[in-house]
Amino acid sequence: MSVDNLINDQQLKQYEEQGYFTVEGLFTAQEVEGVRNEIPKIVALYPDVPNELVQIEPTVTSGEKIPETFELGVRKLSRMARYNEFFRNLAFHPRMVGIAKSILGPDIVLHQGQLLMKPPHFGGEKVWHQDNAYFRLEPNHVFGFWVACDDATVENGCMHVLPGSHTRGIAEHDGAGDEYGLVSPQSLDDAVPIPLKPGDALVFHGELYHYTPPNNTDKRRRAIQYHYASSQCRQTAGHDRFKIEPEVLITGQDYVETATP
Ligand SMILES: O=C(O)CCC(=O)C(=O)O
Repeated sequence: MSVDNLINDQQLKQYEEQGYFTVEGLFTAQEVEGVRNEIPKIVALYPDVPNELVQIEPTVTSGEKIPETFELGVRKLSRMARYNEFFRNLAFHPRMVGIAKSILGPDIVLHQGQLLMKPPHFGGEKVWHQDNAYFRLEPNHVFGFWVACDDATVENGCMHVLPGSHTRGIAEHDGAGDEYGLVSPQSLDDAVPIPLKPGDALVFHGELYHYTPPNNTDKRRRAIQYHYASSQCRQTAGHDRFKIEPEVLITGQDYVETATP
């Protein structure tokens, strides 16, 4: 895929009207393999890592479930670009940055990167939520790439979205930590599942309602998620329950205010 004309008119229209579109083969097989190979290197550093980097499945932490290996109990890696060169470099992926420019314009930060591990048998659901309910960015010029690193299916916990919900504003959310989600969850009957092959991506607006079911299969369902935002966005005053600062300036101008003398 060339870095020109990365999004066609139909995809842009779908993004505006429904809040998402998919891209086949955003990452090559080699790039997916690179991500898969880097994960164990970070996991091996545990517990000598910053708290935000490695998150374990709650059922594993509580002792309710015992995974075969430590890595198979990891729920997420977060904010990897801050600590790991491979994931920092990956955030500058020309095809992702090209699409980000089409959606956000010239000034872009990586707001948050995550590896969503959803391990076999142990990967719990991610409740219905809007990512910008965590970020609280104004204006809401923020969106995510969710790139499958394994076959993502309904059975092993692929993304489910509610088309058009990105136009409703931020709905009421509640819950602790990663359970923070919509107070009025959506019915799965109204959701559109997004099964993807490794390297394929879902591109979704930061205020699109989405959900992933548990992984009750014996198949892995790893995905890498990078959220890009306009560097002009700021966290809404008084909404700093999650203090998420941008990880890296990707391109264009940084609008971080500097103190005036
Ligand atoms: O389980 C997933 O892959 C989705 C997770 C998600 O939406 C999130 O953590 O914000």
